[in-house]
Amino acid sequence: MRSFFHPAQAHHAPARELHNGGFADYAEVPARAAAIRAAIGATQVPTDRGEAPIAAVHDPAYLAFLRDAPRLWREAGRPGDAIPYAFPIVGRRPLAPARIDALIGLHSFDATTPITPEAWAASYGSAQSALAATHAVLAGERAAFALCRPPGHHAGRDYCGGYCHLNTAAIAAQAARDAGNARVAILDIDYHHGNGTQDIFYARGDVFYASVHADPVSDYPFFWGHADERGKGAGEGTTLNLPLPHGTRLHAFRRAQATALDAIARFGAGLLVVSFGADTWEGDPISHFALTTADYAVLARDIAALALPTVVVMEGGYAVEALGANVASFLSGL
Ligand code: Q9C
Ligand code: ZN
Repeated sequence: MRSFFHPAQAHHAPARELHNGGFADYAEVPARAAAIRAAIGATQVPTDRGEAPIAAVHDPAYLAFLRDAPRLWREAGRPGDAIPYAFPIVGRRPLAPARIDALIGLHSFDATTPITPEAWAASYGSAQSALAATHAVLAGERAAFALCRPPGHHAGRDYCGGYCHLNTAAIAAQAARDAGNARVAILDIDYHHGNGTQDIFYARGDVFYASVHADPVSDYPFFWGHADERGKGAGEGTTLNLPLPHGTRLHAFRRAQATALDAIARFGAGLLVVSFGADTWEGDPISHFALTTADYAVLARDIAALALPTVVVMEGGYAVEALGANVASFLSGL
């Protein structure tokens, strides 16, 4: 299977994240990508398809912010990575602030996603990897893998969060739409709900979003991913949330995924994007499911049985020592 990774993706390395009231080592480290590459063999550098396919999903003011934030942070006299601390809660009127602390709060939904000077180039490279995998599949490959890092599914049209800046799954799905697929589906099997992806397509009937994830009653991102969120307007019924409890093992996860795959088949998608996170693994340091390395091949075979052209984009997975084997196991089943 062809796999894509841009060297710039390795250079975003926040020093720390806000965690339980203090600073902890950042979990989404460059070594994640190195571990995956070591396990899956050669990756290709994606062709640069420019900013248009990214701007098809993200707000131009947000893209400008991602590029400008590190400079504004330095101009404000700050060392280190840009981190927000004040947020306009839902319902505040639209504003276009100039001060970095206001701007970064406006475009963030959490304080755990620092914006380093390298964040833009790394996320741009990650988006280009997703686009390269999408175009490989559009050109006839049955499946392709984008080693996206930073990940993407927590990023919305105009906000970052959850270690994500650009929503690679959404960018891939939109590119498939723009290439002529009338209906596209996204299956999100990261441990966390993909709130950004859900938000981007919530009111659209042309892109189905199905997610199997830890119940947001107990887990991040808390405010999205509940079973009663089913889409709105033209998108009524094209969002499917399947929350699961701590301790979930293969049997229950597989059953939930089967429900998602059934819905995707009934929707009539012509192309599938999989947001794959290995943070469902039993030893993940920030998560609470109990899948084994071998389980990922089983889940992938169930997905492959749909027989849809499939783009896999990497999301989370923080047990670096097992990450390569987990990703390789998943890809082996496709
Ligand atoms: N440290 C992905 O798996 N956790 N993102 C915040 C406080 C954020 C995970 C808890 C987890 C984000 C792509
Ligand atoms: Zn995750």
